[in-house]
Amino acid sequence: MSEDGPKRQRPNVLITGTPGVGKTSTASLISERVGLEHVNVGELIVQHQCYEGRDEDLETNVLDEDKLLDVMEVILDKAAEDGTGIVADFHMCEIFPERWFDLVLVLRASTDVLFDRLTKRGYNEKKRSENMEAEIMQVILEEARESYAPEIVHEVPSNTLDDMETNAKRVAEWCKHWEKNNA
Ligand code: DAT
Repeated sequence: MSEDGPKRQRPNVLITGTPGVGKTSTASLISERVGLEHVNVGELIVQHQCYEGRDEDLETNVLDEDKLLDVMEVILDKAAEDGTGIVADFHMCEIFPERWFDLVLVLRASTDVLFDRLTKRGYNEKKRSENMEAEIMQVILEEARESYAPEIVHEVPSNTLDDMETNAKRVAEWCKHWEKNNA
């Protein structure tokens, strides 16, 4: 998003957290409720092949951050031009320019809940335990706090469907408030 572009009419929200905490489900619900465009960053990476190689040890593709940011910038610019905002979900939050987001929600799940979700997802023991440790040590929360203004970063529980409802409602209310203040 160009810095000298028009002011956003609707906010951009980032949903982040450890894999399995419920980012995609929550972002999708928020998109439905609030009418923000859902940007599933994981899907974008696959669609646009934002890779710069392969890490054979970790058995994963290495993310080409510059390419991803270029792809996302086009989407964000278009959304702003159309007078809409986006709700993006991704487990990394520190790679984006700070100015892109007006609200950063860090979803948290309890150890037993996350264990079950990652097991269902078919993660092997190593991958599951790495992610569990990251959640327990609140790695993503700390990254979010280091990357964005503290007042826009909110840590919320994401264990139950009630939690998801509450989170979507809170974001809907927050958006209304933001739009009033930024009209
Ligand atoms: P993420 O995008 O963070 O990897 P997801 O949205 O794919 O997570 O959710 C992982 C699984 O957990 C999926 O089967 C939906 C379920 N789930 C997510 N959030 C939940 C919640 N708050 N309550 C109950 N189930 C939830």
